[in-house]
Amino acid sequence: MGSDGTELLNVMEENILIIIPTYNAKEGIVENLKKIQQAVPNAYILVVDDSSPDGTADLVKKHFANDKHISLLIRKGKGGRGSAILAGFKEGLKNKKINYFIEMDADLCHDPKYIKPMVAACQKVDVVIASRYLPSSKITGWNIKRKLMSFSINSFAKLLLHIPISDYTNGFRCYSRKAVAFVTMHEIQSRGYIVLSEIAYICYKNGFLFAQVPINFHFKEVSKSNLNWKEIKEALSTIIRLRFANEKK
Ligand SMILES: Nc1nc2c(ncn2[C@@H]2O[C@H](COP(=O)(O)OP(=O)(O)O)[C@@H](O)[C@H]2O)c(=O)[nH]1
Ligand SMILES: [Mg+2]
Repeated sequence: MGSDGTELLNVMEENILIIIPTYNAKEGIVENLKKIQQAVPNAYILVVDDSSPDGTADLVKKHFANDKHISLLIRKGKGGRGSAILAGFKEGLKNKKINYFIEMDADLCHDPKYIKPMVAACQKVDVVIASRYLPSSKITGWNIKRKLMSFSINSFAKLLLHIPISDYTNGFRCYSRKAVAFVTMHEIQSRGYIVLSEIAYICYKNGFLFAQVPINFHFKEVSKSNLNWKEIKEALSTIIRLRFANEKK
């Protein structure tokens, strides 16, 4: 196996769908899509845009209108990062050839070089987490406030949910088709970033296996973050709800 695990990749790139949720992501999206295409030229990409006021969707259309590997799902209004991913899952499942679903952010924090190692790992499990919190992972570019916020929500999720993963909130993952089909049949109640933890919890409680890939997470200020207090409140209440809903069973 190569150091990045890519030699294990026994999968055609045509069987991979990369879902990118976008809201006011025009600064990073074109460069990101080009980088993804360099890493996995034959994979499919679905951008799920919530009618971004900054014209993200128009920019994608302008640059990639004739690219059969890139498509765009436009939703009416800001519905939350997680709900955009769920819409992307449903769309992706319509293509029977897709066996691996990647989700990643638009703003260049998630390096496409990890896509192949993640898919390689996903051949043996159902959910692969690109983790910022493994011993060999690295986070650069975040200020102390942002580090503290991520660390606190992760610690809270860990304390209550006990899933064997080190990163509950990084939106860079690979799922098997089986896991995606299962998740879309569940009623996911959260809408925003914390859908990531809700999906992980549902998969864990239903016996799906997890693996983790350490990553270097590099934050570049290409666009304004969509993270706000409403998202943080939803994150905390969702973690508590998941824990207590489970206790009742
Ligand atoms: N479709 C959609 N995408 C969103 C929404 N909120 C955030 N995103 C996207 O989710 C990803 C992560 O959001 P970002 O603002 O970078 O959050 P941060 O990295 O936590 O600061 C980016 O690709 C955003 O464009 C939303 O309501 N709808
Ligand atoms: Mg971001």
